[in-house]
Amino acid sequence: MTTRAGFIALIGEPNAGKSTLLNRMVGAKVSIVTHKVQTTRARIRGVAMEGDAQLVFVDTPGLFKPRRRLDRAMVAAAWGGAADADVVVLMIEAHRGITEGVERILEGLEEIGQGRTIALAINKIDKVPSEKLLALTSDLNERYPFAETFMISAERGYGVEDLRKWLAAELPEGPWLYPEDQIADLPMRMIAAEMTREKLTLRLHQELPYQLTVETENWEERKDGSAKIDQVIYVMRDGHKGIVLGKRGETIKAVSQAARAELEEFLDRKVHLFLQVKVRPNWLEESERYSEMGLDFKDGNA
Ligand SMILES: Nc1nc2c(ncn2[C@@H]2O[C@H](COP(=O)(O)OP(=O)(O)OP(=O)(O)O)[C@@H](O)[C@H]2O)c(=O)[nH]1
Ligand SMILES: [Mg+2]
Repeated sequence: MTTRAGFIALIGEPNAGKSTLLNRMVGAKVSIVTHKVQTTRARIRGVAMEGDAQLVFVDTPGLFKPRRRLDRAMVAAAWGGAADADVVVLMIEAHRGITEGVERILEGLEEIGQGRTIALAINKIDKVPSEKLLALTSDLNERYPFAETFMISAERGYGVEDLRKWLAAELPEGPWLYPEDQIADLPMRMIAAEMTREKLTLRLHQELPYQLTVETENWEERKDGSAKIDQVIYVMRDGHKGIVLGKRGETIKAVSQAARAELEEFLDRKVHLFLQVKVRPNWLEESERYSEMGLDFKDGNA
């Protein structure tokens, strides 16, 4: 049997649907998804099988014009993911087309594209009439010589099978990189922290989701088969702490319940989740916070 294996980086603007596609390819929710931009902060690997090929998908943070140290580290992680991959899939939102952000990414591709297979996936085709897609496809292919173009809906699953089959054939021959039954390469404590961050992002408004981070501080396996998980939510100001807690603790309670339910489903066992909110005005400048997220602190420099 000839096996194939390799890394496939999903890149694109924030909100393009990269994490949605990764989850669909893997068949489980390993990367968090929200309707807000800049949800994913680090590289997240998910593993999918297609025949004799093992496809290691690398979900990356969205590419945007960075302002803060965290933004810069995120964008560096995304380009780094593309540079390390065997195949890169650029995801574009069908209804938004070629935005300024997309133009910038196309320029970046010129640099990392040398000798690498780059495919185009026009996502969210459920949102636009098919006539529009043809024009967008030819516009994009005029700007960059994509190896192939796919029209997909990551959310509904349209076109995803074709994309997976094509990607499998593009990967180099070689032994599998992970055990056949492994679906993610991310510490469980980090997946758990991400689940809580997703629920916070969905509930909190404006800038607040971008000014907090979640870390799993302690994970205890109990004799009865359940897990006790302690997490800390770092916020930047006292006022933020009050908002995260909510009136009579209602917000944090709802977040905790939603995150726990998802964790229990993922782990298939009972979970006791304890959340604590700590004010840490300078967490965005602390290297430890970055290593916990799986980001390079130094990339935030410059
Ligand atoms: N209508 C539609 N919505 C989609 C599709 N794919 C993803 N979405 C939605 O688009 C939003 C963003 O999806 P994500 O997967 O979080 O996007 P992302 O590219 O990972 O975003 P960042 O992590 O912020 O870079 C979510 O609300 C998804 O449900 C699709 O095919 N059709
Ligand atoms: Mg994402």
